[in-house]
Amino acid sequence: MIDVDSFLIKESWDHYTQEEHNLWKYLYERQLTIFERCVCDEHIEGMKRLNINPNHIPKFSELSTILKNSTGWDVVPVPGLVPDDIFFKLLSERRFPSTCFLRDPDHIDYLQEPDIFHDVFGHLPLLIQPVFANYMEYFGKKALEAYHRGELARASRLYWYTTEFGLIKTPKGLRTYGAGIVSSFKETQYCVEDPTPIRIPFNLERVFRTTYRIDDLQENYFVIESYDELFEATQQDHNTLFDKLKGGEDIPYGTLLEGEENIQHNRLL
Ligand code: HBI
Ligand code: FE
Repeated sequence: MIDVDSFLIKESWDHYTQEEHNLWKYLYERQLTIFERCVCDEHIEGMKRLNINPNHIPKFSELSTILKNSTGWDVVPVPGLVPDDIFFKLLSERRFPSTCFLRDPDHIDYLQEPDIFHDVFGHLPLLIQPVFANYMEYFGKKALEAYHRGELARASRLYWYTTEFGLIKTPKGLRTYGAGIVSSFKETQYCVEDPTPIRIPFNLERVFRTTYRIDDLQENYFVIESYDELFEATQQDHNTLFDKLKGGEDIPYGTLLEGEENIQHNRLL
């Protein structure tokens, strides 16, 4: 039995300083200036419904109450990265682990570890959308299974290329729904408006085979048509795919295979 609860901490909201609330406001307002052009409507709507606002760092208890009443998700405070199996187990139970600390004012743009801005501003808004909420629970279950089969790398790639760095087609053009992007000022614009990166239609097997980088802007993204499509495209026997791919070569990030579509970026008017 894994004791996930031993990895959780207590939220101490009263300990945030005024400087931290001010930094939250700065990060929040800077993102809002590019949101309409780059971020999906569902994310914007989720922020409104969760009352995530610039005035102060949100309280987990308030976020949890709203989430529980809508899709049944809960937000649980953690001190930082938790072990992979604990992380997946929490997701499979509809509990989203969120860090509590806010980034250092001297490093506001580039972080490899999650902070509360990434977790709350980036991840939580989509968990109020029923289909995405179901997808995340399903992912947790599948990833936990994959972990125990020695397929952690493939589970991490699926998480990376959807929940963290996913793009979606919308009537207004490409938009992002990935938390790693939505919490980054630079990548939010880059992923939908810069001609440089490759944008490939989502395909589960392709994602399982593709490596990713954690040290810079992504060189490729995967594009879904809708959250329903994402949910349906991942509803297959992952173990059969793992067996099929066993021993095969990975595809390095930034590679467009022959015959693959490279979806156009949004052109600026
Ligand atoms: N822990 N708090 C936290 N947040 C994450 O995003 C996270 C984690 N532990 C493991 C983990 N992610 C990885 O397994 C993902 O790449 C799947
Ligand atoms: Fe994240």
